[in-house]
Amino acid sequence: PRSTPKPSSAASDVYKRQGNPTVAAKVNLDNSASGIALVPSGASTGQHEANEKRDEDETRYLGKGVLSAVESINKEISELLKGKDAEDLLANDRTLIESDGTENKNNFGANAILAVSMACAKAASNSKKIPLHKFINSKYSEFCNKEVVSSLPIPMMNILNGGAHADNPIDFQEFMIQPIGFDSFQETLRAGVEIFHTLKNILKSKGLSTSVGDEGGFAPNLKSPEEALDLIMVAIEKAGYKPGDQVSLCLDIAATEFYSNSIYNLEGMGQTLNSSEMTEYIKELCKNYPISSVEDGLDEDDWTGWSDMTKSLGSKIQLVGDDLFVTNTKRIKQGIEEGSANSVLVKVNQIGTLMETFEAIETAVQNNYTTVISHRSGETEDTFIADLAVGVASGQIKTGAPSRSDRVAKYNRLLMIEAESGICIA
Ligand code: 2PG
Ligand code: MG
Repeated sequence: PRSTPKPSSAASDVYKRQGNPTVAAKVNLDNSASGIALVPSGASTGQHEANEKRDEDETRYLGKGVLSAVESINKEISELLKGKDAEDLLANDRTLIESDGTENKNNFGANAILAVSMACAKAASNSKKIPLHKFINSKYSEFCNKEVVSSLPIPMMNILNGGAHADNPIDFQEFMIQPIGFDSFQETLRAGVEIFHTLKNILKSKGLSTSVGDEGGFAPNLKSPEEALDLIMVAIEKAGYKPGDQVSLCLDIAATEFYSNSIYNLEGMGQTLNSSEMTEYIKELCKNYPISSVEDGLDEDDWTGWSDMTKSLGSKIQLVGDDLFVTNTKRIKQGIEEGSANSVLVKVNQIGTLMETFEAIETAVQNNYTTVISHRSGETEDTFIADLAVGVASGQIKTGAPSRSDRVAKYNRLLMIEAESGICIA
């Protein structure tokens, strides 16, 4: 029996949603099973993220080529993994981390390492003839040293885009709805989809644009977060749902994007706020709207602000650290020590391997922080994060509006998992 599959990798540059190149890797096993994975990338990246290796050759893709990352895979990484058992995901990831040898994966590039880490997981699940989420669940359980029960995540659907994801003046990046009062993923998604279409009709009737931003949400020309939230509230009610009880509102403020010299510059609103004024503003919004979750309400290095905000708001709502934590266990531990946030946004490419992603999730869970598995604004058709959310039982996923195939593919994958597996929604 071929109990020890032998991977060899092949990689190439492919395209992500914005038409920029990204890395794809294929891992072939000696029992002819294989796995292909594509790496996502962000627009509003945190400065503490692992290094996404780009060629910086301005004559090719305006500097965004990934030939050097692809070369790392085809040369060093494939040599390192040849003959290894693809099922030994944790050990293989450790080998890649150690061989890269840098804190930020500057050597091979986090995009190169992640492509292979994910492709190995897919190859191993194909080899074992089990669904990817099940393989991930077994490896995550092995990592945690206990049996983790898989669940389907509740989506946070980004139906109105601003900030770095749209060309409108809205300062906040993401206005999301989270359908919370439903028994199945299918019904949860249905509520989100109906609200999305109702919002479209409302925007149309007001003569506002219905073209969409990076994550498939509408990007109308509005000035303030309140205008956006008011429209979404109307959409929820018009679609026949109860705001708060059945559908709550979530924000990704992405405040790092408009912070400099200790000032939050809300250009669209024509206001500048300091850290505590920013927290007061968020508090005010939470009083006036059924907001259950706020991501990156403050800058990625405003640690004092984060612990103050968590003291005043953390018992009432979910405070998610994205740029703050960058899926990095060291930063998550600092946050736990300082009482910053109570939730971790999990993006595989911020850290670069599945093993370290598990470590970040496990650290969060052990310390009663919730986790949200997340896409990037620059996504591909790869649906890996849907299986990841199920396998690690994160309970929540953020993967955009039900529009554009790169977002819809993840929802379709989750529908498929629900139909096939009998796994319940969190
Ligand atoms: C975020 C993400 C995804 P980006 O800020 O949470 O929504 O955006 O991938 O551009 O960092
Ligand atoms: Mg974010």
